[in-house]
Amino acid sequence: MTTPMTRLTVLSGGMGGARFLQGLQQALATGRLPGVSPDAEITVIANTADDLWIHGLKVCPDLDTVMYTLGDGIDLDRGWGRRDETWSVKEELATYGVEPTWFGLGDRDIATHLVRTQMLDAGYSLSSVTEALCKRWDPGVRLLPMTDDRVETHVAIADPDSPSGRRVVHFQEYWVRLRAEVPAETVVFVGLDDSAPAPGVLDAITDADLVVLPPSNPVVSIGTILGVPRIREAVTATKAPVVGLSPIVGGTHVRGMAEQMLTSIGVEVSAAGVGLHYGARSAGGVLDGWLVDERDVDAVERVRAAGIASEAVPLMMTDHDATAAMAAAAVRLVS
Ligand code: FO1
Repeated sequence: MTTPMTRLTVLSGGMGGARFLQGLQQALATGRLPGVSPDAEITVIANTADDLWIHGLKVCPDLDTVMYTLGDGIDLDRGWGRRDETWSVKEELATYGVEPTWFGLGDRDIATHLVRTQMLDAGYSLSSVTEALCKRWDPGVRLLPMTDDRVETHVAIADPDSPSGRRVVHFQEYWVRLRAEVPAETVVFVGLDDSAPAPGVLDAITDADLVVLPPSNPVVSIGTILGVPRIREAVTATKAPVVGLSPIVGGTHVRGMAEQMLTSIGVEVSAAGVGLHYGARSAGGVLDGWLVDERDVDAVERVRAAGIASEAVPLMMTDHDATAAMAAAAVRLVS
């Protein structure tokens, strides 16, 4: 009997990662993770490159989505922000004609950004701020930003009025205002190369018994986390098995804009394409195992041929039970 796993580390973006984490927590609580101790600790390393400064406030969508979702404060329909939300401040700002009006900050959500911004102004790190906010929300995981340094994903899009023929917008403008309806010609990660892993991040990977890449966006969520210097190396070097779940099902993303992002970096938009993009650890990549949806069963052979264990299982996170089953399948795949 091998010793049960007690330290699980999950690299996460926003909505997809948060939903996966709910299922992982349920699987853990109901003893459905083979070889994992029921009191195992989950550490989440969250993407912070979606972050933006708006109306003088620092907004961290992926950190907040994980925190609100696991802390039971999320608005389930939107998938982001607070439930029972009101929008008086947003309406007042619009009445003043203050831009941007396309990014909505709810009144309750603004309190989070006010606490974060005043703590940052007082010299606290984003990690310390996140720890403080989680004292209230109690998400049941250790939530770490990938870095305490400022990193922002910006997207270059075609702009006929510009001499270069292009214009660069913040990721949130690309996603929220433009609805990712125009091609992302280039994605740039401002500050990423100069960023350092936040305190505890490298240890959470090195000391883990299992590392999971949930079905978050492989380019602007998981990709950015792996892009923080030394994080990718920690993942390739950890003694823990590393298992991922495909965000692409049946040739397209379930939600979000993975298709546009993968296309912009020339990666095939398929379950196999993303798995091979992450690569086998035996070949310098980050994966030991890669779960694909049953609709993509024909991807399994290709992924295995690349040196990555693979199975086809249901990957639609329709409810916590379905997601818990995915989490169990991921653990089984690399145990
Ligand atoms: N998404 C939208 O589609 N419209 C919004 O107005 C919006 C506001 C917003 C405010 C705070 C926050 O934490 C998230 C917000 N999001 C909004 C979602 C956000 O774009 C996504 O959570 C991620 O950044 C994409 O994964």
